[in-house]
Amino acid sequence: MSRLVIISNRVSAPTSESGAQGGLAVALSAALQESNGVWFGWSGEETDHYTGHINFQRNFGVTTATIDLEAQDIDEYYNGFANRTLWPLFHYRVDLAEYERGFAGGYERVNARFADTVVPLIEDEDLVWVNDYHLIPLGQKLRDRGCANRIGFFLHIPWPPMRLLHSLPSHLALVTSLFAYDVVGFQTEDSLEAFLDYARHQLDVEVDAEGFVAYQGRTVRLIACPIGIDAVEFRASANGPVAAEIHGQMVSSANGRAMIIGVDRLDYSKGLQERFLGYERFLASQPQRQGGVFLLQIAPPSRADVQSYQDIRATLDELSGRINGEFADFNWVPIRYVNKGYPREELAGMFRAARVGLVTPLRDGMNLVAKEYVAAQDPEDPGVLILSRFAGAADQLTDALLVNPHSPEEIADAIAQALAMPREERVARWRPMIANIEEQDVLWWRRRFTDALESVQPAAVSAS
Ligand code: GDG
Repeated sequence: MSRLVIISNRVSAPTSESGAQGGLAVALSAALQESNGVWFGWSGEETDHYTGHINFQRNFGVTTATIDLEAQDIDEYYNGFANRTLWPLFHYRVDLAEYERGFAGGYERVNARFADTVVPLIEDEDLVWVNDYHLIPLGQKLRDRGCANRIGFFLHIPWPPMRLLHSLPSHLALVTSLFAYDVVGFQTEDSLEAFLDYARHQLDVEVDAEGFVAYQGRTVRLIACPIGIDAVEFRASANGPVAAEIHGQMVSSANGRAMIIGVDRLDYSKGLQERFLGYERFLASQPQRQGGVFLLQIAPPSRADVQSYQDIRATLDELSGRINGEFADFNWVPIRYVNKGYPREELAGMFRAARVGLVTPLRDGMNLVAKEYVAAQDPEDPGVLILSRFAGAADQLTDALLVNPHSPEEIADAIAQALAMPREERVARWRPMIANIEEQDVLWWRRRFTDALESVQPAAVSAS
């Protein structure tokens, strides 16, 4: 395997041999260990003046190279263009997307800074793998600096439909910059098709059967490459001592009630408000169930500097309080709403203890929580996954109870169906889902992407 240079906004250095920090970091770290590669990105730290100084670290066989950014960079690039412009737009929230020239300028500037800083680290035969919406123009900036390596890009979030993308003032430049890459990976066929729809209509390109598209002298291969989890690791966590301890605590605190679980970053794209309303509808329509069930919603805050995230937090505080006030009894609270994160092993135990996994994003590139919930289940007595049709994971987990997350009635009906589902049906639905999750795991995803990149013809590499 060629040496790998991974570039992403943030870097997740391994903190232990077993990789307690999650599937993606583990999978990428394993690839870096095998190839003796480097992971480059922002440290998450702020500096008074940008210097381009690289902080190298080596942990458990993985080399990380990080830079600090200035306050203005963080404001315009990270909080601005990435999280106030692209994130909402790519999640179909045109109403929340903000178009400020300062954001666009900061995005270009930080991508140029990334390129300037990382170019000297790239050796001739390296594979360069750029990750996610923060860094779409990076490939172009690397080409501008003479980088002739094979460079791939993977988008972790959805690609929006053409008509939505048109609302972005710089949409053409953003899209055409992707042709600097050799391989562009999307989570789903749906995202790939949305990209192609734009490319066909705006750039007048053709795609061949292998997914190759040529534009202005460059050829890029488009692939759908759904990300997976480390299923073996997560099942082991769910069977481990920490999970068992938490499972025991959950069972005793549930006091015979059925637990429904949701675990999401506190983000408007995750459909938490709609989920609470669906759960409320369930409680109102099934009075005999009240007192026999509760929803544990874990929602660690994220991107708290962005107004729309402060707004969704306030909305959920209010809504959970209202539902609890309306339905709670002296010995029962319908929603346990928790704004903090838990270690992965503990989450695995909570997933195992939950009769229902409620995963209802309004839009999601993939959604790894859905896969983790399934992986954590007891094969003999699994819980039921309720999954939004608009999560990328719905393409693979077709045996979940698929719902429209905008419909409180569909959510309420699915909760009722899940709680009443006999064991045989739960097992019959779980088996094909776990088979898919184990087969198309995070290692499969990583290999699929790097194999596609490695197989790019050198001729395409030199044409920049
Ligand atoms: C983006 C895309 C795509 C959550 N709370 C805790 C915790 N988590 C972990 C989950 C899961 C991860 O964070 C979240 O991954 P998701 O896929 O659900 O969502 P995003 O953060 O939005 O990720 C998404 C993903 O990239 C990968 O391509 O699937 O569509 O939006 O692993 O378990 N982990 C711990 N404590 C928590 O409280 N330890």
